[in-house]
Amino acid sequence: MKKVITYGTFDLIHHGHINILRRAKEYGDYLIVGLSSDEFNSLKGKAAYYSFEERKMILEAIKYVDEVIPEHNWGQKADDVQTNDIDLFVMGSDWEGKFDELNEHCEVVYLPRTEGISSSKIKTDLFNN
Ligand code: C2G
Repeated sequence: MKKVITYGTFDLIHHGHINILRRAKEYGDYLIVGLSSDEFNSLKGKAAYYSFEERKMILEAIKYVDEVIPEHNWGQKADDVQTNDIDLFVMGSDWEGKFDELNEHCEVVYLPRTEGISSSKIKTDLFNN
């Protein structure tokens, strides 16, 4: 079984998120999402609209997602990859090159980001209308 992992906040789920999850799953048989905790989001300078539990429930309802684990810090990825026997790490191209050190443990792939959508754009557009 080929196992894939990806990470993110996945707040206000939109088609950009679905695009990365769909493509990540196409590379393997089992997709794990490392979902940023509310505390880690604060460290990332992001305030998610939905709580970790709400974002987790929503992700678990997406057919491409097989498992959701918490992302507590920047440094846990190598351990997650080894503990979960991951073959492939996938992130959107806005992270290009940032996680290449994981090449020691698994394949690393960056996929083109979906242009024109983001959780912050949704918030801005809603606020201005
Ligand atoms: N993404 C995308 N296209 C968009 C928006 C997001 O492909 N229009 C991708 C991002 O590149 C990322 C994933 O969707 O791979 C999740 O994005 P976010 O929820 O914004 O997560 P981020 O803040 O990038 O946190 O340790 C990694 C971090 O947790 C990633």
